Amino acid sequence: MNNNQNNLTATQNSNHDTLFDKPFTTPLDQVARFSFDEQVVACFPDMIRRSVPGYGQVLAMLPIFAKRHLQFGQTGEAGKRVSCVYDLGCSLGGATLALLNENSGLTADNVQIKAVDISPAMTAKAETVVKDNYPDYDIEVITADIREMEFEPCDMVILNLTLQFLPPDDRLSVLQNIHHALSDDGILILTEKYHSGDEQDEAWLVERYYDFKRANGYSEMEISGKRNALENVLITDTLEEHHQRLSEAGFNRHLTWFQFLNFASMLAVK
Ligand code: GEK
Repeated sequence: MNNNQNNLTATQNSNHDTLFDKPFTTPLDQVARFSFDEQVVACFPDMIRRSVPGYGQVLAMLPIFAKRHLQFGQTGEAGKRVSCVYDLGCSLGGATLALLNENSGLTADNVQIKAVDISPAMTAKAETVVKDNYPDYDIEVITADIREMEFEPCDMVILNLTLQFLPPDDRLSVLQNIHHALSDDGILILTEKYHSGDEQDEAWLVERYYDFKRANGYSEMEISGKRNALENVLITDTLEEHHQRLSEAGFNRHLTWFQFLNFASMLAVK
């Protein structure tokens, strides 16, 4: 865990995720759909760390990508050259905090960050977390639906585990808007849970994913409770569908740079 993730966990005073640690006495169709409310906010850092294989590794690469790719293509206060970065579906700001690690070359003078989430419970907490950790930085925390946003010209966009929560029909237009807003050579980091198009591979990936959760302390009841709550809320694509959509959105170059069980991260360059 790097320093920023330590900061994140400490600052957020994360509770242990016990959201699905209770028997379901209601019929399945009455089980509450998963939503990003105060209850989820309270245990979010613990939940995401124990449920997403490779979460820490993906975040740890963000400053390294920033260092290599950011070209300070925008004009900030007093005519300074700055890079503008969007963290879309920022939750509590984990990606933003990780990005600002000392490896990034980013300073209060050369970066503007816009961290966006649709959940007011998330953005309220994210605002405190980023301001506590980076008081001198230009970080705007915005409560908005990324499907309805007008993006300002930018150099890097982080979509870490967020596109998967949009209705599939809305995904292409968000990627098109991002592509339009990015500067030439700007980058998109897209991390998603995915499914395999091969039935046998998919069954193996899902079973090993549940093993991963068991190894991280989740019970059978918690695993099945979360699976039911996420049904029709988190809708996965195959990696082929992702790459096809990135091409359709206008990205000429894109590759999968990270894969861990049924989670993958892609990098797309404008
Ligand atoms: C991290 N990126 O820690 N507009 C804006 N936000 C949305 C929308 C939308 N239409 N739909 C869902 N969200 C983070 C983790 S979590 C992943 C991202 C997870 C938000 C939602 O409110 C939630 O905060 C986030 O997307 C997904 O690096 O919980 O598995």
